[in-house]
Amino acid sequence: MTNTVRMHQGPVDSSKVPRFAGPATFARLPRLDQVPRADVAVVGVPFDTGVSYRPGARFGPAAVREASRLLRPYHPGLDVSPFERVQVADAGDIAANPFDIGEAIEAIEAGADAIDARLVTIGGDHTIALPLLRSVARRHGPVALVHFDAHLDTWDTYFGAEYTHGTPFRRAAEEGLLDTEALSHVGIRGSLYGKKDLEEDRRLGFGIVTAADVLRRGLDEVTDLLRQRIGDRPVYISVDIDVLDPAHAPGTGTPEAGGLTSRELLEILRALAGCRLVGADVVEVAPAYDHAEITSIAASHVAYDLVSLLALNAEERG
Ligand SMILES: [Mn+2]
Repeated sequence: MTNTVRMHQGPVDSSKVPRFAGPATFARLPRLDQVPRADVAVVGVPFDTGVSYRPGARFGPAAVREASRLLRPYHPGLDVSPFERVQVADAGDIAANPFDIGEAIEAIEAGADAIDARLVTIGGDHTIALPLLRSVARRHGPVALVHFDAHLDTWDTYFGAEYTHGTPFRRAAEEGLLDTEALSHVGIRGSLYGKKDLEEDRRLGFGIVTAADVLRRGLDEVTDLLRQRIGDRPVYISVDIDVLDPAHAPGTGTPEAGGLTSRELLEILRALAGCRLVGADVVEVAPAYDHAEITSIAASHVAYDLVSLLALNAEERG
Protein backbone atom coordinates (compact mmCIF):
# COMPACT_ATOMS: atom_id res chain seq x y z
CA MET A 1 0.00 0.00 0.00
CA THR A 2 1.26 3.46 -0.85
CA ASN A 3 0.69 6.41 1.40
CA THR A 4 -2.25 8.45 0.29
CA VAL A 5 -3.47 11.78 1.56
CA ARG A 6 -6.69 11.38 3.51
CA MET A 7 -9.27 13.53 1.87
CA HIS A 8 -11.74 13.16 4.68
CA GLN A 9 -11.44 12.78 8.40
CA GLY A 10 -12.77 9.33 9.25
CA PRO A 11 -13.58 7.45 12.43
CA VAL A 12 -11.10 6.75 15.23
CA ASP A 13 -8.80 3.89 14.09
CA SER A 14 -10.06 0.79 15.88
CA SER A 15 -6.67 -0.92 15.48
CA LYS A 16 -5.25 1.76 17.81
CA VAL A 17 -8.18 2.56 20.08
CA PRO A 18 -10.60 -0.30 20.71
CA ARG A 19 -14.16 0.30 19.60
CA PHE A 20 -15.50 0.27 23.16
CA ALA A 21 -13.19 3.13 24.24
CA GLY A 22 -13.56 6.87 23.86
CA PRO A 23 -16.54 9.12 23.24
CA ALA A 24 -19.58 7.71 21.43
CA THR A 25 -20.05 9.95 18.43
CA PHE A 26 -21.90 8.16 15.64
CA ALA A 27 -19.58 5.42 14.29
CA ARG A 28 -16.76 7.18 16.25
CA LEU A 29 -16.70 9.88 13.57
CA PRO A 30 -15.43 13.40 14.20
CA ARG A 31 -17.84 15.99 15.51
CA LEU A 32 -19.08 18.52 12.99
CA ASP A 33 -17.07 21.28 14.76
CA GLN A 34 -13.88 19.23 14.27
CA VAL A 35 -14.02 19.28 10.46
CA PRO A 36 -13.99 22.21 8.02
CA ARG A 37 -17.23 21.06 6.38
CA ALA A 38 -19.32 17.92 5.96
CA ASP A 39 -21.24 16.32 3.10
CA VAL A 40 -23.32 14.16 5.41
CA ALA A 41 -24.11 14.80 9.06
CA VAL A 42 -25.71 12.52 11.63
CA VAL A 43 -27.77 14.56 14.09
CA GLY A 44 -29.82 13.49 17.09
CA VAL A 45 -33.22 14.81 18.15
CA PRO A 46 -33.90 13.61 21.70
CA PHE A 47 -37.61 14.41 21.77
CA ASP A 48 -40.57 12.16 22.66
CA THR A 49 -43.35 14.50 23.78
CA GLY A 50 -45.41 13.47 20.72
CA VAL A 51 -45.90 9.81 21.63
CA SER A 52 -49.33 8.19 22.04
CA TYR A 53 -48.25 5.10 24.01
CA ARG A 54 -44.93 4.20 25.66
CA PRO A 55 -42.55 7.16 26.11
CA GLY A 56 -38.75 6.94 26.06
CA ALA A 57 -37.53 7.73 22.53
CA ARG A 58 -35.85 10.87 23.90
CA PHE A 59 -33.04 8.50 24.88
CA GLY A 60 -32.81 7.08 21.35
CA PRO A 61 -29.97 9.20 19.97
CA ALA A 62 -27.61 8.35 22.85
CA ALA A 63 -28.40 4.61 22.60
CA VAL A 64 -27.96 4.51 18.82
CA ARG A 65 -24.62 6.33 19.05
CA GLU A 66 -23.44 3.88 21.71
CA ALA A 67 -24.51 0.91 19.54
CA SER A 68 -22.85 2.46 16.48
CA ARG A 69 -19.40 1.77 18.00
CA LEU A 70 -19.68 -1.62 16.29
CA LEU A 71 -19.75 -0.17 12.78
CA ARG A 72 -16.74 -0.66 10.52
CA PRO A 73 -15.71 1.69 7.72
CA TYR A 74 -16.34 -0.52 4.65
CA HIS A 75 -19.87 -1.50 3.52
CA PRO A 76 -19.57 -4.67 1.42
CA GLY A 77 -23.29 -4.80 0.55
CA LEU A 78 -23.04 -1.44 -1.24
CA ASP A 79 -19.29 -1.68 -2.03
CA VAL A 80 -18.56 1.71 -0.52
CA SER A 81 -16.37 3.18 2.22
CA PRO A 82 -18.74 6.01 3.04
CA PHE A 83 -16.40 7.86 5.41
CA GLU A 84 -13.63 7.93 2.78
CA ARG A 85 -15.89 8.84 -0.10
CA VAL A 86 -17.39 11.87 1.63
CA GLN A 87 -16.91 13.78 4.87
CA VAL A 88 -19.35 12.44 7.44
CA ALA A 89 -19.57 14.03 10.89
CA ASP A 90 -21.69 13.89 14.02
CA ALA A 91 -23.59 17.15 14.47
CA GLY A 92 -24.65 16.42 18.06
CA ASP A 93 -28.22 16.89 19.20
CA ILE A 94 -30.81 19.50 18.35
CA ALA A 95 -32.21 20.81 21.64
CA ALA A 96 -36.01 20.55 21.56
CA ASN A 97 -38.35 21.80 24.31
CA PRO A 98 -39.83 18.73 26.05
CA PHE A 99 -42.82 20.73 27.38
CA ASP A 100 -43.96 22.55 24.22
CA ILE A 101 -44.41 20.57 21.00
CA GLY A 102 -44.91 23.66 18.83
CA GLU A 103 -41.72 25.25 20.06
CA ALA A 104 -39.87 21.94 19.68
CA ILE A 105 -41.00 21.58 16.06
CA GLU A 106 -39.76 25.11 15.29
CA ALA A 107 -36.40 24.37 16.95
CA ILE A 108 -35.97 21.12 15.01
CA GLU A 109 -36.72 22.84 11.70
CA ALA A 110 -34.29 25.67 12.50
CA GLY A 111 -31.67 23.19 13.73
CA ALA A 112 -31.89 21.17 10.51
CA ASP A 113 -31.74 24.33 8.39
CA ALA A 114 -28.57 25.41 10.20
CA ILE A 115 -26.58 22.31 9.19
CA ASP A 116 -25.10 22.60 5.69
CA ALA A 117 -25.04 18.87 4.91
CA ARG A 118 -27.34 16.03 3.97
CA LEU A 119 -28.83 14.78 7.23
CA VAL A 120 -29.41 11.37 8.73
CA THR A 121 -31.41 12.20 11.85
CA ILE A 122 -31.71 9.89 14.85
CA GLY A 123 -34.92 10.33 16.87
CA GLY A 124 -36.77 10.90 18.91
CA ASP A 125 -40.38 10.08 18.16
CA HIS A 126 -41.90 10.36 14.68
CA THR A 127 -43.20 13.90 15.27
CA ILE A 128 -39.74 15.08 14.23
CA ALA A 129 -40.23 13.97 10.61
CA LEU A 130 -42.50 16.98 9.96
CA PRO A 131 -39.94 19.72 10.71
CA LEU A 132 -37.23 17.65 8.98
CA LEU A 133 -39.39 17.42 5.84
CA ARG A 134 -40.06 21.17 5.99
CA SER A 135 -36.31 21.76 5.95
CA VAL A 136 -35.73 19.27 3.12
CA ALA A 137 -38.60 20.68 1.01
CA ARG A 138 -37.20 24.18 1.42
CA ARG A 139 -33.97 22.99 -0.24
CA HIS A 140 -35.34 20.51 -2.78
CA GLY A 141 -39.05 21.23 -3.27
CA PRO A 142 -41.71 18.57 -2.60
CA VAL A 143 -40.01 15.19 -2.18
CA ALA A 144 -40.86 11.57 -2.79
CA LEU A 145 -41.15 9.62 0.46
CA VAL A 146 -40.43 6.05 1.44
CA HIS A 147 -41.83 5.62 4.92
CA PHE A 148 -40.97 2.39 6.76
CA ASP A 149 -43.34 1.85 9.67
CA ALA A 150 -45.87 -0.52 11.21
CA HIS A 151 -48.29 2.43 11.25
CA LEU A 152 -49.60 4.89 8.68
CA ASP A 153 -48.79 8.03 10.69
CA THR A 154 -51.33 9.90 8.56
CA TRP A 155 -53.97 10.23 11.26
CA ASP A 156 -55.54 13.66 11.69
CA THR A 157 -55.43 14.37 15.43
CA TYR A 158 -55.08 12.69 18.82
CA PHE A 159 -57.09 14.23 21.69
CA GLY A 160 -57.45 17.25 19.42
CA ALA A 161 -53.67 17.60 18.97
CA GLU A 162 -52.48 18.08 15.39
CA TYR A 163 -48.78 17.57 16.00
CA THR A 164 -48.01 14.09 17.33
CA HIS A 165 -46.00 11.04 16.31
CA GLY A 166 -49.09 9.60 14.58
CA THR A 167 -49.76 12.61 12.33
CA PRO A 168 -46.53 13.91 10.71
CA PHE A 169 -47.25 12.71 7.17
CA ARG A 170 -50.82 14.06 7.15
CA ARG A 171 -49.44 17.47 8.11
CA ALA A 172 -46.57 17.16 5.59
CA ALA A 173 -49.04 16.36 2.79
CA GLU A 174 -51.28 19.29 3.79
CA GLU A 175 -48.28 21.63 3.80
CA GLY A 176 -47.27 20.58 0.28
CA LEU A 177 -43.92 19.13 1.40
CA LEU A 178 -44.50 15.81 -0.40
CA ASP A 179 -44.73 14.86 -4.07
CA THR A 180 -48.10 13.09 -3.97
CA GLU A 181 -47.21 10.98 -7.04
CA ALA A 182 -44.43 9.21 -5.16
CA LEU A 183 -45.42 8.26 -1.63
CA SER A 184 -44.97 4.79 -0.15
CA HIS A 185 -45.47 3.19 3.21
CA VAL A 186 -43.56 -0.06 3.76
CA GLY A 187 -44.18 -2.59 6.53
CA ILE A 188 -47.72 -1.55 7.45
CA ARG A 189 -49.60 -4.04 9.62
CA GLY A 190 -51.63 -4.35 12.75
CA SER A 191 -54.99 -3.11 13.92
CA LEU A 192 -56.46 0.23 12.89
CA TYR A 193 -59.21 2.45 14.30
CA GLY A 194 -61.30 1.72 11.21
CA LYS A 195 -61.27 1.10 7.48
CA LYS A 196 -61.47 4.83 6.87
CA ASP A 197 -57.86 5.14 8.13
CA LEU A 198 -56.82 3.37 4.91
CA GLU A 199 -59.21 5.36 2.71
CA GLU A 200 -57.98 8.70 4.04
CA ASP A 201 -54.37 7.58 3.63
CA ARG A 202 -55.04 6.62 0.01
CA ARG A 203 -56.63 10.01 -0.63
CA LEU A 204 -53.38 11.67 0.45
CA GLY A 205 -51.64 9.73 -2.33
CA PHE A 206 -49.91 6.93 -0.44
CA GLY A 207 -49.34 3.46 -1.82
CA ILE A 208 -48.90 0.71 0.74
CA VAL A 209 -46.48 -2.20 0.79
CA THR A 210 -47.66 -4.21 3.78
CA ALA A 211 -45.44 -6.44 5.89
CA ALA A 212 -47.34 -9.37 4.32
CA ASP A 213 -46.48 -8.04 0.81
CA VAL A 214 -42.78 -8.18 1.69
CA LEU A 215 -43.20 -11.85 2.59
CA ARG A 216 -45.59 -12.91 -0.19
CA ARG A 217 -44.38 -10.81 -3.13
CA GLY A 218 -40.73 -10.88 -2.14
CA LEU A 219 -37.98 -8.29 -1.88
CA ASP A 220 -37.23 -7.90 -5.61
CA GLU A 221 -40.82 -7.20 -6.62
CA VAL A 222 -41.32 -4.83 -3.71
CA THR A 223 -38.15 -2.86 -4.37
CA ASP A 224 -38.93 -2.64 -8.11
CA LEU A 225 -42.27 -1.14 -7.20
CA LEU A 226 -40.68 1.37 -4.81
CA ARG A 227 -38.02 2.40 -7.33
CA GLN A 228 -40.64 2.88 -10.05
CA ARG A 229 -42.69 5.08 -7.75
CA ILE A 230 -39.65 7.21 -6.81
CA GLY A 231 -38.30 7.56 -10.35
CA ASP A 232 -35.71 10.35 -10.53
CA ARG A 233 -37.39 12.52 -7.91
CA PRO A 234 -35.53 13.69 -4.80
CA VAL A 235 -36.52 11.20 -2.11
CA TYR A 236 -36.61 11.23 1.67
CA ILE A 237 -36.51 7.98 3.67
CA SER A 238 -38.12 7.85 7.11
CA VAL A 239 -37.58 4.68 9.13
CA ASP A 240 -39.70 4.08 12.21
CA ILE A 241 -37.83 1.24 13.90
CA ASP A 242 -41.20 -0.37 14.73
CA VAL A 243 -41.31 -1.44 11.07
CA LEU A 244 -39.22 -4.31 12.40
CA ASP A 245 -40.86 -7.20 14.20
CA PRO A 246 -40.67 -6.85 17.99
CA ALA A 247 -38.25 -9.79 17.87
CA HIS A 248 -35.86 -7.52 15.96
CA ALA A 249 -36.76 -4.25 17.68
CA PRO A 250 -38.38 -4.68 21.09
CA GLY A 251 -37.19 -1.27 22.27
CA THR A 252 -39.85 0.95 20.79
CA GLY A 253 -43.01 2.69 21.92
CA THR A 254 -45.75 1.10 19.79
CA PRO A 255 -44.68 -2.44 18.83
CA GLU A 256 -46.77 -4.57 16.43
CA ALA A 257 -46.40 -8.30 15.82
CA GLY A 258 -45.65 -9.62 12.33
CA GLY A 259 -43.02 -7.15 11.18
CA LEU A 260 -39.99 -7.14 8.91
CA THR A 261 -36.71 -8.71 9.88
CA SER A 262 -33.71 -6.40 10.09
CA ARG A 263 -32.25 -8.35 7.12
CA GLU A 264 -35.32 -7.53 5.01
CA LEU A 265 -35.22 -3.86 5.94
CA LEU A 266 -31.51 -3.53 5.15
CA GLU A 267 -31.94 -5.34 1.82
CA ILE A 268 -34.77 -3.01 0.77
CA LEU A 269 -32.66 0.03 1.67
CA ARG A 270 -29.67 -1.31 -0.31
CA ALA A 271 -31.90 -1.89 -3.33
CA LEU A 272 -32.66 1.84 -3.31
CA ALA A 273 -29.01 2.66 -4.13
CA GLY A 274 -28.86 5.13 -7.00
CA CYS A 275 -32.09 6.89 -6.03
CA ARG A 276 -31.73 10.63 -5.38
CA LEU A 277 -31.77 10.41 -1.59
CA VAL A 278 -31.73 13.89 -0.02
CA GLY A 279 -32.23 13.07 3.66
CA ALA A 280 -33.37 10.38 6.06
CA ASP A 281 -34.28 9.62 9.63
CA VAL A 282 -34.42 6.65 12.00
CA VAL A 283 -36.91 7.20 14.81
CA GLU A 284 -38.75 5.65 17.75
CA VAL A 285 -35.88 3.78 19.43
CA ALA A 286 -36.89 3.68 23.11
CA PRO A 287 -33.98 2.06 24.97
CA ALA A 288 -35.83 1.42 28.24
CA TYR A 289 -37.77 -1.44 26.54
CA ASP A 290 -34.73 -2.79 24.71
CA HIS A 291 -32.83 -5.99 25.52
CA ALA A 292 -29.13 -6.51 24.89
CA GLU A 293 -29.14 -3.43 22.61
CA ILE A 294 -31.08 -5.36 19.93
CA THR A 295 -33.03 -2.31 18.81
CA SER A 296 -30.27 0.28 19.02
CA ILE A 297 -27.88 -2.01 17.11
CA ALA A 298 -30.50 -2.48 14.38
CA ALA A 299 -31.10 1.28 14.25
CA SER A 300 -27.38 2.06 14.07
CA HIS A 301 -26.99 -0.34 11.14
CA VAL A 302 -29.97 1.25 9.39
CA ALA A 303 -28.39 4.68 9.93
CA TYR A 304 -25.07 3.37 8.51
CA ASP A 305 -26.89 2.16 5.39
CA LEU A 306 -28.60 5.53 5.02
CA VAL A 307 -25.26 7.35 5.38
CA SER A 308 -23.79 4.96 2.79
CA LEU A 309 -26.64 5.65 0.34
CA LEU A 310 -26.05 9.38 0.74
CA ALA A 311 -22.31 8.90 0.26
CA LEU A 312 -22.91 6.97 -2.95
CA ASN A 313 -24.67 9.84 -4.65
CA ALA A 314 -22.62 12.61 -3.12
CA GLU A 315 -21.54 13.88 -6.53
CA GLU A 316 -25.13 15.01 -7.09
CA ARG A 317 -24.89 17.49 -4.24
CA GLY A 318 -24.97 20.98 -5.64
MN1 LIG B 1 -44.13 6.10 13.07
